Amino acid sequence: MDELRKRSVVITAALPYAYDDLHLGHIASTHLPPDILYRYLKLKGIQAIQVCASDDFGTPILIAAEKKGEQPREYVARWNRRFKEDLEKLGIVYDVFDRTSSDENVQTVQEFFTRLRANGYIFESEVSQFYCEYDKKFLPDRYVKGKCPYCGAEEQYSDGCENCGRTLQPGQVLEPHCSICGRPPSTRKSQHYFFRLSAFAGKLEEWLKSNGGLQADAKNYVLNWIKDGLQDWDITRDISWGVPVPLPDARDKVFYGWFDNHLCYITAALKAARRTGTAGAEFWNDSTVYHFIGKDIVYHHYLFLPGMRLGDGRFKLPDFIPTRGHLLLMGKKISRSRRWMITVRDFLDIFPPDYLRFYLTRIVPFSQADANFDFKEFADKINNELVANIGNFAHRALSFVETRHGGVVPAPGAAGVDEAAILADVESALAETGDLIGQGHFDRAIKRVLDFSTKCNQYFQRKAPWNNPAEEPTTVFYSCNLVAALATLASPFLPFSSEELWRQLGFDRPIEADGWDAASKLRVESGRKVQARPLFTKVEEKDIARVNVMLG
Ligand code: B3M
Ligand code: ZN
Repeated sequence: MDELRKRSVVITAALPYAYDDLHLGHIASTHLPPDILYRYLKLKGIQAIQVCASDDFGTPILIAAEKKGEQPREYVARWNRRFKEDLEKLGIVYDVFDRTSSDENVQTVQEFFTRLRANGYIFESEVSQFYCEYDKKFLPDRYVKGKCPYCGAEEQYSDGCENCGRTLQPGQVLEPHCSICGRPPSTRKSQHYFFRLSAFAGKLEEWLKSNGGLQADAKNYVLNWIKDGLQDWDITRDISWGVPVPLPDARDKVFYGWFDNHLCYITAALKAARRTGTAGAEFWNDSTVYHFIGKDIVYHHYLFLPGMRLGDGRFKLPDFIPTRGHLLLMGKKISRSRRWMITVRDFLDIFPPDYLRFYLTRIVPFSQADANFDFKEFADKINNELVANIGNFAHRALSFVETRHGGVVPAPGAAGVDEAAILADVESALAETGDLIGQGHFDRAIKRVLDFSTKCNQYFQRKAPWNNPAEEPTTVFYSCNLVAALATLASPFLPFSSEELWRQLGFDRPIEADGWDAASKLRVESGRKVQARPLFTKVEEKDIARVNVMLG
């Protein structure tokens, strides 16, 4: 964390494809973890910006827009708005939520291409492209399905296998067929541009080995991919929807989506930085850079993205690429096609946003291990931990002020050993929770907050203010301050409930105005008017029944 204190921090979340709703899996690996870090850094007074965008280009989106009979530009604009709405409802607000199709990003992408080409990392080569005689079009990537040449999985898109995680080059997929009409395609020659990724094998290996911020598990298999040999990337496509290749003899070509999408991290971050008065590559290069991703896009982020940045030479490589596993739903893989998924929208129709934030934070580790969303366990954790622990303590303490003191915090007597002990625990909870967040272990960090809340409950129970008139005002005064500390500690994870608690404590300023470290101070003065309202309600059978209906 000392390292972080000196610089600004750029945080990016992987960009959702603009063709389907965000579901719980997106939130678990990609959007919630960075938001916890972002909120914490801001509480610590560190300049942090958080950016994301809709991933607008590529064949899947063109196919989806065609199916709807819409222009791709309007189609993606709709998704962009929808993503922002959903994320905001979860308390996830980006400084810039861009579009990969924005004018600024198109410019970044074309500049990168021009520089890579000038630096000798782009070459032209003729490729055999699948072509559907029936649909009368070139069939790149998702327009073709077939068998994976590595693991033999059937019905894989021609650009990558979901089963073994390999990315595939055009032409590699076996037994190809057109994904629109199902007929086997013919092949036609087409001139394409390639990025010489192989030229960076040595530098990438060096970077992977020397960067201590990258996860060991990911590093190891990426190093193996380098050993197997890096393929140069075909970065152009013969379709109409994409960033145009900025060359006069390439008018019908656009860039492959993975050439342009990650450049939007830079485009969006520089847009956000410009608002704060700093700009350009210096801002990027003076920042600590995090790219939060799910494990299915490791290849792109550990090899392709750094390779392009090395070839361009202006923007530093990421310091951290926190990579998390998949989220299973009731033990099964989330699947759009089989509709085995729960969208953010549907979830928020039934439960408050902090319930999702809480449970996902509890179950998703900082590793590539998969986590499982189980609704029975979800109900248990909400009821036993949020309701019975955090909610219980806050409500008990504040109700006591209401019933015994007319809602006005009493003046304390002298602090005793119990007060000294619990105040020491506030200090260690702040330090330890902060360290765990800094290390990326959000699951352990929230556990630490729960442990602190347990101690608060024990303090209140042991002091039994209902039974101990002499010490009662002291207990109540300290308890109110513990509620305030808890609101700060919980706020990166549970922003809505924390703000609600904060209002019950009668504060007008936001929690962020005080900052993280101020939570060890006694901020709730005697004489302050507080209110008690239940913070959480239990998850009941009937709520779970609604989920089951949703899942069919
Ligand atoms: N849209 C793929 C995905 O959601 C892609 C991420 C882009 S991050 C630059 O898995
Ligand atoms: Zn066809």
